[in-house]
Amino acid sequence: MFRRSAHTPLSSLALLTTLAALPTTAAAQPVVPGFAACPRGSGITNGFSISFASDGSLFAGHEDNGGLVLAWRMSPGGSVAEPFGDTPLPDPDTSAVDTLGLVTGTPGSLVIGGVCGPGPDDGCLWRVRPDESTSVLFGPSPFIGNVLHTRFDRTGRLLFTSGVTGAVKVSSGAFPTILFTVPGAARCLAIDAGNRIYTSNTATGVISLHSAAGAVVDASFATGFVGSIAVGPSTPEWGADVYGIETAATGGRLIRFRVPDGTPTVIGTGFRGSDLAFGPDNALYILHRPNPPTSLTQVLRIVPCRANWNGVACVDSQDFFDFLADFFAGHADFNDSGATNSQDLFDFLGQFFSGC
Ligand SMILES: [Ca+2]
Ligand SMILES: [Ca+2]
Ligand SMILES: [Ca+2]
Repeated sequence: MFRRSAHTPLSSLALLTTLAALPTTAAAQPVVPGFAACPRGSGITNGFSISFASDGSLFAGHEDNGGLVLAWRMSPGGSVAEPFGDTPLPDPDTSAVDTLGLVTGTPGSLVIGGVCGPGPDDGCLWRVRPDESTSVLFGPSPFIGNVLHTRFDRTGRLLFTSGVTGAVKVSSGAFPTILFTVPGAARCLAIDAGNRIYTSNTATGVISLHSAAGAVVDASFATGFVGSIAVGPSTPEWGADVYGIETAATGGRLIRFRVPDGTPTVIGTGFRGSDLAFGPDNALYILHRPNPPTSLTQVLRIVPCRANWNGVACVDSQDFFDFLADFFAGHADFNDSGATNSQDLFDFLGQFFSGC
């Protein structure tokens, strides 16, 4: 909705035409002050987990218990997602890319995990090669279980959680073994540049930290969090802190946990997030379900962005009009100079039109 119209100095027809062409926001938008949360690509339904190949291809596990389906692949930079693989699978919830090929034998293969039967706890890990040929890697086995999260470390090992247990399992190519066990129910894994392993926990709400060998480093890095986690890419914006996303049921927050003390800072609210991962572009990507109970799943790309003036979702025309309202009210010190003047307007417009 336009808050101001034709009597502002900048409201040329060309500007308004440009603004009208920008995407509009829908309901159920997250709020991320200082950042933008912009939809990336489209076409994913029932997304459960997210991971990236080194070329920027995005993969999403496909939670569709009861039917045979394929995981999702989105092209680098965003596209309409397409099913990936030549064989529909019973429960392809999790996805991670075997960049080195240590576990799958084929670098760049996607590893998918989930329940494959016949028993309710018999799980499988599958391999989908880059040519989409699909085969069982491990299982069916109750030891594999209902796989919840999969991640590779820098040495090429596959780590995963499954079922309602505290076990974190590992494979370097052979059938998996237990690397370590935490109290409660390990949900999600996040691995730092030194191959240390953070786990989140649906039973205890504790994030723990273990060494690559599985020894306890910090049994309670942070508490009060149930959701999925990822480690920042060590850039100035993100550091190597731990980022957590909650579902609507557990609070809907995007939280930054400072390393090494675990101090939490809420970055955003209003998420319905099932997983998150940093892409090769060092942006943070979240799987977000905007309109439950529909299966539509958005990929939201999160980056620092002051042009998202109202803090809501992505940058759109409302940010422009909200900025103008604040500008004419004298509190739009965009460049932190201590005063609001025309330079703030030019600086804002520069970012607004260059995008985030
Ligand atoms: Ca499952
Ligand atoms: Ca906005
Ligand atoms: Ca200023």
